[in-house]
Amino acid sequence: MSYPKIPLAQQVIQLCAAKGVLHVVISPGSRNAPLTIGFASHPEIKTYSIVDERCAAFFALGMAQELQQPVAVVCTSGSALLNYYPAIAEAYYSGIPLVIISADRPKYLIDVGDGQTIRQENVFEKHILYAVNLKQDINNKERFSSVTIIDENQERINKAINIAIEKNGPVHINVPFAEPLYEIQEGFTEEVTVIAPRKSSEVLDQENFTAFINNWNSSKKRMVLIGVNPPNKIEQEFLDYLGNDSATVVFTESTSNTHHSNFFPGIDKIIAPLNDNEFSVLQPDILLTIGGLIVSKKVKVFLRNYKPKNHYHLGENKAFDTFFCLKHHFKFSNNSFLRELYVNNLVIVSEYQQKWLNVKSRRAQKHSAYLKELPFSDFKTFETVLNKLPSSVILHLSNSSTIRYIQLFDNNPNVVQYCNRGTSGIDGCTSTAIGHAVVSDKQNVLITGDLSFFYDSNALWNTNIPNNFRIIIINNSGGGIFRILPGDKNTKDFETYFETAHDLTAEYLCKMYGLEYFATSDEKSLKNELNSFFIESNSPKLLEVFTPRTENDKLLIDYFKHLID
Ligand SMILES: Cc1ncc(C[n+]2csc(CCOP(=O)(O)OP(=O)(O)O)c2C)c(N)n1
Repeated sequence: MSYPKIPLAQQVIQLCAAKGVLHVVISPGSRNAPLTIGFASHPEIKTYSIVDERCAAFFALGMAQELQQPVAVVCTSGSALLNYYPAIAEAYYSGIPLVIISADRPKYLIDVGDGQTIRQENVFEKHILYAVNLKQDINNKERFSSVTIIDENQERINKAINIAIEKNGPVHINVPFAEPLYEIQEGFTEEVTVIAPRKSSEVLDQENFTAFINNWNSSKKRMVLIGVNPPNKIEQEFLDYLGNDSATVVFTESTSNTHHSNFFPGIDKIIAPLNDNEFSVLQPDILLTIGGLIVSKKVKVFLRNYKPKNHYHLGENKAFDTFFCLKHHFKFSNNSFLRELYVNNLVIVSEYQQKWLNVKSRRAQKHSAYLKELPFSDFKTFETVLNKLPSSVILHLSNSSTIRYIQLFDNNPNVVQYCNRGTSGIDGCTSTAIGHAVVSDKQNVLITGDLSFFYDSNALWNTNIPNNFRIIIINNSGGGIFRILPGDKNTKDFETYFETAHDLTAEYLCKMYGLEYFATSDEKSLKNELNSFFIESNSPKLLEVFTPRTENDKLLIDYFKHLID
C-alpha cells in the first residue's frame, strides 16, 4: 500500500478510518495529493473521484443522508474549497454529518502572491459546527520537531470528526502541506490515538417534561407537526398511538416519512381553503414539532397567526422557533421521548381529530374530482408519476414547486422521500440524489424541475451513477414556481429575470454522460413511457416531461379554488 510520507496526512487518513469515515469524495488537485494518495490506498475506505467540488460535496451529503454517518470530502487549496459552501450550509441546517478536508499551503505562503491560495482558515465560519486549522512547521526538516504540534493536531482531528458524529453537521479540517507532496512509503509510520465520540447522555429534562406533560394532558386540541425525518426513525407503535388519540391532530410533511390513516399529509390541501373562523377552531392549545425543517408555507402562516399557547420541539438536532412561541427544545431521542409521553398521557375524549378527519375526507373527494378532469400539466404529471412509481423506491425531490406539488398528494408508505430543505437550494438536488443512490440498496428516483436540473447538470459527470437510478425532469421551460408566486407575469422582465424562460432540453447531456433519454409531452405517452421506465437497464435513465409553461399556474390556482367547500 502506498501512503504519503507526510505524517500529518497519515494522521488525518488513519483517524478518518478509525472513526468510521469510510466514504471519501476526492476532487483533483496537487496540494491535496498526500491525502488523495493515502485515502485511495486505504483498504477500508471507498473513494470517489468528482471534479466539480460543488457536486462532490452534495454527492457526499446524499451519501451521509442515507448512511447517517459522516462522509468526507477532500479538495485542493484555493477557490476549490469555496465550492463546498452550498452543501455545507445545507448540511448545517439539515443536521447531516460532513467532514470537509481541505489542503492548504503553509501559513507563511498565504497572501504573498502564490497561486491558488486564499484565506482558508475558518472560511465557513457562520455555517460550521467546528473548524480547525492544523499546524505545520515552515520547512520539512523541522516538521513535527515538536511533540506538542503532533498531539495538538491529533486532538483537533479527533475533535472535529467527533463533533460531526455527535452533533450531526459539517466540520472543517484545513490541512497545510509543504512540498514535496508526492513522496510515498509502504504503510503508516505515524501512530494515532483515537478519542471516541461521546454519545449524548439520554437524560430527559424532568422539569420541562413535567411542564410539557401537564400542558399536553390539559389540552383538548393537541397538534403534532412532523418535518424532515428519515424513515423508521420513529417507532410505528408511537405513531399509531398518536394517530389513535382523538385529541391529537398529526400533520405530516412528505419528507417526514411517517404514516397513519388518521394523520394529515397534504397540509396545504387541508388548510388553504380555511376561513378565519375555521382557523380559530383548528388553532391548537399545544404544538409538538418533531424532526427537521417544514416545507409548507401555509402551515407556517397559520401557526404564526394562530399561535399555540405552548410550542415544544423534539429532536436531536437544532430547534427553530418557526412560530415565534417555542417554549422548550427536548434534545432527546424521538422514541424515548414518545415512550415517556405514552406512559404519562392522559386520554381525553375530544372532537378535535374527528372534526379534521371530516375536513380531510371532503378535501380528498374534491382533490380526486379535480384531478380526474385535469388536463396535461405539471400537476397531472405528478399524479401520473406517483401512480406509476414502483413500491420501495427512494424518491428525491428538487426545490421548489416539485416538493410543493408532491405535498398535495397522500404519502405512499412504500416510498421514502427526501428533499434538501436545509437551505432549499436548487444547486445540488441531483448530486445529492446520486450520492444517496450510490450507497442505497434500493432504486432511487429523482423528480426535478428543469432549472434545478440544468443548474446541477455537472452531477451527471460521475462514473458511480447506479444503472437503476432514474431522473424525471418536469420541464416547464423555466422556474414555474415564479408563476405561482405573486407578481405580474405579463411583463418581459418576468420571463427574463424571474421565470428565466428557456428552451433547453436534457437530450444532449444524456448523450454526453451516457444516460438513456426519453421524452414526452402528453399524458398518454407519459403513462406509456412510465410502464417500462423503472425496470432494470444497463444504464441510468432520464425521462423529460415537457409541460405547458403558461398553463400550469392557472391549473394549480384553480385547484385551490375548487377545494373550497
Ligand atoms: C441556489 C439557488 N438559487 C436560487 C434559488 C431560488 N429559486 C427557488 S425555486 C427556483 C426555480 C426552480 O425552477 P425549476 O427547477 O424549473 O422548478 P419549477 O419551479 O419549475 O418546478 C429558484 C431559482 C434557490 N432556491 N437556490
